[in-house]
Amino acid sequence: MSGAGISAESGLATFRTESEDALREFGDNPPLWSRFDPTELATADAYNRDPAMVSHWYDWRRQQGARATPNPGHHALTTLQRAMRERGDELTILTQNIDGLHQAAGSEGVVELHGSLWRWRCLSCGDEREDREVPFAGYPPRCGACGDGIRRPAIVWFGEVLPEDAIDAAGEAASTCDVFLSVGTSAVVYPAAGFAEVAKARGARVIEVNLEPTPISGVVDWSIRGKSGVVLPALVERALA
Ligand code: BV8
Ligand code: ZN
Repeated sequence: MSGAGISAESGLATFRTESEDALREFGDNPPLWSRFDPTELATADAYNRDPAMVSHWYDWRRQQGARATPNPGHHALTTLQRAMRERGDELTILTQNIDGLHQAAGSEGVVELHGSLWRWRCLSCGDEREDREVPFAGYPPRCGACGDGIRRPAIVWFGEVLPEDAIDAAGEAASTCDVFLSVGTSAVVYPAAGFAEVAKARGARVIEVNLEPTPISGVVDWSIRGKSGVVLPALVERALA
């Protein structure tokens, strides 16, 4: 299970990093919710109130995403997934991130619990398609299929249900895995934050990689303090040795 922290070393801001020493890592790119009010931006009400402003804010994040490339943390998981597959094992990557960096690193079968910043859905005709052109020509972006609808990002806002197939895949993975890795997430947003506890309850060994303690640090078997771009390559190297 990955969160915004795994993409921090790719230059993308996290949401709610708290601790002083973790914040020192983000001098020029402070966490988003320390600068913006999530209820004004990451809810369907906010979008319906001001679709131009909310779609502009998400396009600002898209433009940063367009410049971001996977970091050694993403690549380490791709290496692990390929090596495990050769041994007949499976690594399911669950992510709360909408940046698409796991897929850009070559990971397959990535489960996007909160949708994707690259897919936008028309409110009128429901047409949903990937759009990598940055920036948008105007805000909110218009639908090219029906011609008059406006598009919203195909992501999960607060108060919105997660995609059923993603929830099912995450539940299946968490309840059948031997090892559950929680990487770069503050573990406060549900239902995503609940999967580590599901894995633990089913007897999996749970490892957390984070710069700071989180609400699940007391539950996991190992809570490794450090940058995922440094810790994950080391972990994977040891695991495959
Ligand atoms: C829902 C939009 C059903 C996309 C986001 C119990 C059950 C169900 C729901 C709830 C519940 N309790 C409360 C709720 C409501 C809510 C919720 O959980 N609220 C929390 C805040 C209390 N949940 C929902 O609304 C969900 N919907 O459950 O629907 C329903 C429907 C109707 C009524 C009731 C229920 C929807 C959740 C999805 C919301 N969408 N954003 C976007 O804009 O990106 S949330 C936002 O937070 C992002 O999606 C993000 O993915 C998510 C989690 O954040 P993290 O990824 O963990 O990032 P964060 O910055 O917090 O932490 C980063 C961590 O990395 C830090 O700890 C830092 O130390 C670390 N780090 C930094 N750098 C590094 C690092 N670690 C390692 N290396 C580094 N280099
Ligand atoms: Zn349309």
